[in-house]
Amino acid sequence: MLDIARSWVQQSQRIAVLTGAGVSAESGVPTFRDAQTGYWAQFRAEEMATEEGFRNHPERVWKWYQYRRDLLASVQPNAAHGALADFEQHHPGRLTLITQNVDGLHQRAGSSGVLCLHGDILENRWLDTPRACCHIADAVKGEPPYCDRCGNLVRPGVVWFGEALPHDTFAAAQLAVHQCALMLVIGTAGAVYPAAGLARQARSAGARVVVLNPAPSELDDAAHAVLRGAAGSLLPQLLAV
Ligand code: BV8
Repeated sequence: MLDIARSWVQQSQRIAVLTGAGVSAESGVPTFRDAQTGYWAQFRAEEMATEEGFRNHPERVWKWYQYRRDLLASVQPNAAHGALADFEQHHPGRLTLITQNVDGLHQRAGSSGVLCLHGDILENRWLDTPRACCHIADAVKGEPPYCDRCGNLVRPGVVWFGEALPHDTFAAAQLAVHQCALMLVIGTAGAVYPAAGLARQARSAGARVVVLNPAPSELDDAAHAVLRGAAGSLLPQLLAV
């Protein structure tokens, strides 16, 4: 199956790639599916990655993001990120990389023009933008930082559950999946929408779809081929330039 998928890569002038947390697993970044560990084991990621969760427990949610940010400072991109960046450099304009991840590892591996559907965990923004009365850099240190004039809180610049994806980014992702000849769906359980819907949109638009995942995913039935294995070992073979 890998050889067949490799021939599809070689035949396809336009390739769309959707990655999920699994592509960073071999860098040591816990996936959303992985049970939370240690202190965080008592909380559900889905509840903390929400505006309501943050408003109800700003310090807890802020510390969870700081914990994840600190973890990211100590990890490196892995061979999966590298294979995608290398392919893009050797075949300019052929590959559009769409990611659900907020860890920035694709960018650190050298990928450019990454469509980050769920934002960037290293970004901050005001919780209540309409009333923001000062620059985020002027926020008073705290957990979370805050504005000492209007009381606004600083929040991570990610897309929480219940929040709309950045319009232009998602539109660009939809365009890419409608124009591609091949879509690679790598390291995602395929449970989070609207991101997961891109695979079926690609298939409906006539693209071949390949899922790469060591475990069954909700997108396996949308695939023409499923590659069972880890992204860090299979992607360098699949995309070898
Ligand atoms: C929206 C940022 C509307 C935050 C994230 C019912 C049905 C359908 C949809 C919904 C529904 N109820 C609610 C919704 C909508 C909801 C949703 O999809 N909920 C799910 C839980 C059902 N979606 C939303 O809320 C989205 N917004 O719909 O807005 C709207 C419109 C207009 C106006 C207002 C509102 C927003 C969703 C974005 C949420 N934010 N991240 C943060 O990170 O803190 S999503 C978050 O979950 C992560 O970003 C991550 O991407 C995602 C988890 O998915 P995966 O990436 O797949 O990761 P997971 O851990 O699940 O799986 C890992 C996979 O890797 C596994 O399959 C594993 O086998 C594999 N793997 C492991 N090791 C490897 C590997 N693969 C390869 N190699 C390996 N080595």
